Amino acid sequence: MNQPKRYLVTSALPYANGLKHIGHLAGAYIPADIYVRYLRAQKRDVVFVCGSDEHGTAIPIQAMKEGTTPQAIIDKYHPIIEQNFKDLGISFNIYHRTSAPIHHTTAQEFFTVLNDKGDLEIKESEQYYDEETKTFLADRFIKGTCPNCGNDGAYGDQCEKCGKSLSPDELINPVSTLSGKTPIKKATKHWYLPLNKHEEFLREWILKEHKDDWRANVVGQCKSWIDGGLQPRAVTRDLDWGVKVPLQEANGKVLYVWFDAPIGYISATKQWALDNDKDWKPYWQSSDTQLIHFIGKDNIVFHAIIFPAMLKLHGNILPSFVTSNEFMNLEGDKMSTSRGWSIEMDEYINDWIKQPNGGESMADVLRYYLTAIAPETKDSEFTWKGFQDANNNELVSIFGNYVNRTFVLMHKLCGGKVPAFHNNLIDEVDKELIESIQNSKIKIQNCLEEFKFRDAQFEVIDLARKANQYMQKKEPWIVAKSLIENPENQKLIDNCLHLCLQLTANLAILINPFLPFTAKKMLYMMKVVDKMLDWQNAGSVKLLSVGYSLREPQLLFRKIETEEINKQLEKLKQKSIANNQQPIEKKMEEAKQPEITNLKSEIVFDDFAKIDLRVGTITAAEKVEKADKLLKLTVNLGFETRTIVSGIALHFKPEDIVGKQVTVVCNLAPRKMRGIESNGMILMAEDKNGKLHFINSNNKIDEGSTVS
Ligand code: B3M
Ligand code: ZN
Repeated sequence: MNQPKRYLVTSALPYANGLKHIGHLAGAYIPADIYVRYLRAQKRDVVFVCGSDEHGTAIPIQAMKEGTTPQAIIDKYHPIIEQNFKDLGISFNIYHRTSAPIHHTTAQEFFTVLNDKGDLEIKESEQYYDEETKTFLADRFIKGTCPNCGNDGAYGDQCEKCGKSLSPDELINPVSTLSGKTPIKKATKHWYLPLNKHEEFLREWILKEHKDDWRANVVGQCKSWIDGGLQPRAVTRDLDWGVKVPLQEANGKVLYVWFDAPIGYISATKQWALDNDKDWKPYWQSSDTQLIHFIGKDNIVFHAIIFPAMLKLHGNILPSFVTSNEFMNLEGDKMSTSRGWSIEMDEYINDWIKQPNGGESMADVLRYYLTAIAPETKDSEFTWKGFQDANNNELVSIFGNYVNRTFVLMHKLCGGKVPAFHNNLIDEVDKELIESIQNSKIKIQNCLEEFKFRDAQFEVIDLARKANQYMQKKEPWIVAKSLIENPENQKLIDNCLHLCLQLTANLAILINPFLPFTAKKMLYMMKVVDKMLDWQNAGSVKLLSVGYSLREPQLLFRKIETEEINKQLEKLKQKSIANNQQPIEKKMEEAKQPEITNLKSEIVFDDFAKIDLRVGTITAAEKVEKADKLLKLTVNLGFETRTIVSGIALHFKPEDIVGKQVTVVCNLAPRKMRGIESNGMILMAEDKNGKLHFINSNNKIDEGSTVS
């Protein structure tokens, strides 16, 4: 393929509804930033855009939680997120926001073009409506029981417990989270993007054209969507927060957030062009532009199927690459801000960067570790111990140590200046090192062009490892001891340190896309200008001129102590405990309380007689791993002992219920929960405060006794 003339790189627009965690950072921001910094070092024309996604129900929901307005929410979080990215070295050309007027007009124009061309369909459908608040209910405003796993807090678009995507119609016992009432169905009109009409094009474009050059996870997800049959998707919503649908007849409706958010990439490009006196159009309309999206795994369908269909209809270029990572877990569990099981970017910055012993290099440490464990092809795991090891064993011991030794020795043995290189004295070991530098450059470059950031970074460290070995073989500090009887040996020392310094300059260029703050520090030590970091300089061993005096070394990385790591582990634990008793959850539960008085319909005695109720005693209880609400109980029923999984972990400590007598539904069909087969159900009463009580007799009775 010809080299593209320009690149437009995008990172997913984070919702401005709260702090973002390092899992987000690892997925869509660090890889994009590495790529962009590499392209810039290659002197290619690249614009890197991002911004806050300020629409959708996520924002008003957060406003409800914080007791404020949606506008106040975005005004609070947008600047924090923007600053967090800056502190971590994410070098967007623009960090925009979708509440900006230029975005609203861009999104409206986009809609109008499609609508005027007849590319959208209007359909009337029955949607849930809350009579009390007089509003149609967006999917997120409806809660109910998940048909898949039985979780009674599933949302109208997804069950967060089992991860299944849902439509509100699938929820059992739907309730409005606004009023707590059962919603009714009411007719409403919406505009749809008939994806079914574009199936052939999408099949051809993704499953044939990009079958080999896109990552398997992206192609795989698209395939299952396409094979499952594409459906028309509503692009409007009944909501009062968002971009107004630009039609008289659509009063009270806004564009669906997933329609307007990706257009945010276009409006951000427009704003960047305005600010920099550039033309935005070639970036979205010229076929010699490469459009590359970096996104999270749960955004694949929007970027690889829906947005491309929109772009094609609108007459824009299509993305040439959509890259998404798998998930990054944290200390054995899924990362989640709402459950407190996460490390927020803001938190990391405060704990590590803005500390007396911190500084920008700690931003690089995080960038380094997140890239080293990037879940490019399968899920990976962040552990604080792994973070410490990566820092201490790789950045400190290999990279930092090499650079430091080179500078210390150069000051000690070569008068603080770049020593001469005596060509006649070059040996095999030198030649091997020079070759390694050139090979590393090519390998790193190839990896980066193929979006293999983890491998690329590994190669940089590997070069530093080789450099350490080189120095170890040459031992200039030993040679120095022979100088009195053999002054000619100074030339050997010069050659070694000359090459070591040239290699240091190479390391600065090669590490720059990954660890920009470190590269900058190295430039300072070498007293050279930014231009030295141009990619084309890599591979050369003539970067630093002979006789040039260099600064004293600065420590690039500091050691991380085990106490610091333990502190973080303890903090994570506390945060998770605190977040699992969130008052908002309680509020949501309270909103559902009217249900208590909702009596079930009448049954006959035979219906009741089908249930085999018995008395049992809990003989053991333990928490179920990775499930906050579940306890695994061993229950003695007299005639046998059973395992029963019960959703009571937030109400009872395992040790407090051992020995308790309970009433058990014995003939309930077995059900698997978190891989454990549950054989029966414990009867519980829930009082109006949401507290659970066991149903049991006042007196101890024999296990296995029937209840009727
Ligand atoms: N804000 C979803 C997310 O943060 C969404 C991405 C938009 S990219 C156009 O996961
Ligand atoms: Zn579920």
